[in-house]
Amino acid sequence: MKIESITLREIHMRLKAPFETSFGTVQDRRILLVEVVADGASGWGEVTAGETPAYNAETTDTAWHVISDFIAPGLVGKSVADAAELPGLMSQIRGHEMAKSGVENALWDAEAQLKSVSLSMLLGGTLPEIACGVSLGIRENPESLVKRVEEELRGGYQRIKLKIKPGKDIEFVAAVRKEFPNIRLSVDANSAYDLGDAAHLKRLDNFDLLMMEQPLSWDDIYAHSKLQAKIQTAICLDECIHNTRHALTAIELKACRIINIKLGRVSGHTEARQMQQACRELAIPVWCGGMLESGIGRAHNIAMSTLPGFTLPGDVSASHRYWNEDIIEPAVEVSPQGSIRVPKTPGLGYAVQRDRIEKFTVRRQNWDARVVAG
Ligand code: OSB
Ligand code: MG
Repeated sequence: MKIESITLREIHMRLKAPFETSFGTVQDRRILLVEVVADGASGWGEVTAGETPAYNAETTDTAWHVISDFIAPGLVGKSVADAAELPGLMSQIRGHEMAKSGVENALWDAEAQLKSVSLSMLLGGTLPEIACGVSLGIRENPESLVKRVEEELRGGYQRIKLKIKPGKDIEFVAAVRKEFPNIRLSVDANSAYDLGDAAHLKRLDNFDLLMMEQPLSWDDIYAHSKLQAKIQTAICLDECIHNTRHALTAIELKACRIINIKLGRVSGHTEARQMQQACRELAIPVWCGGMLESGIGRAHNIAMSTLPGFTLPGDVSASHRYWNEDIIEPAVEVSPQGSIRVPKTPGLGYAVQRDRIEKFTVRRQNWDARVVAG
């Protein structure tokens, strides 16, 4: 495949409602989209960095900088056998996984189209449908959270994840568990606690949680191993895990019993696939996390979630929970049983809506092999 052109766009999309986590609140998303044209096929990827460096070190603007100054100029005009070669071509760039992922995943979409297979099939996915959960932002009080949970359960979702932070944790979890004694329930702290909170976090053992996601520092696997030894609830790592080596380290240190795989955080499909394989061999369940993606990132998440290691419901849910108007057709829909049927058509399996993307675009840059060569 010859990489003929790369187009980087920033689009602005407003979430239907503000989403609050322990690190802040977001409603106005600044999303980067990458379009890669290879052998005439146009593939799309999404950069899942946030607007601020509060979840991880990357932001919309650092990703723009790294893609436009380092990744795109080096790739355009190059020929590769397949998209799995891209990590090797970007390996001199340290970190910036979300920037790399947006570019690599776009080429995966193009490759699937050129081979006339669905992205799921190209990746080696085996599931015809994927199990869906939801991630619920922090609310002002337990009553309004319980009401939200009730609505999502009515939509069929198979697992409810509650965002927590100090002062908005035990009471909220207790209220939801009391109302719904049998649901699959988990919490996500986004690094809001430290080891000194171990006794407090241990109180969450009383609520039969499926997992506690990333309670401690975003870059401290060792601290999680100390905490996991003190609590019964399974720890799931999110922020700490950027590649398969990190996953293997965390598993060996018994820092977690479950891993959340996010395409952006692990730098793309190639690394994500390797990580789920390594976890599967060690009997560590994985699931697909979300980053409030547009339909393009969501479609990539769906394809990844069909790999055999993804045995727990993910944070991949219906487009309409986020957006009034998504940028793919059809919008992602969830069945009354809480699953998404995986498209079988070539590539992402959803039609990218260029007119809507155009309408939402605030800046764009293009690299074209012919222009570079000339
Ligand atoms: O930690 O999983 C997280 C959103 C933004 C940043 C981090 C996280 C999240 C979510 C939302 O939990 C998942 C989604 O619905 O896309
Ligand atoms: Mg998380």
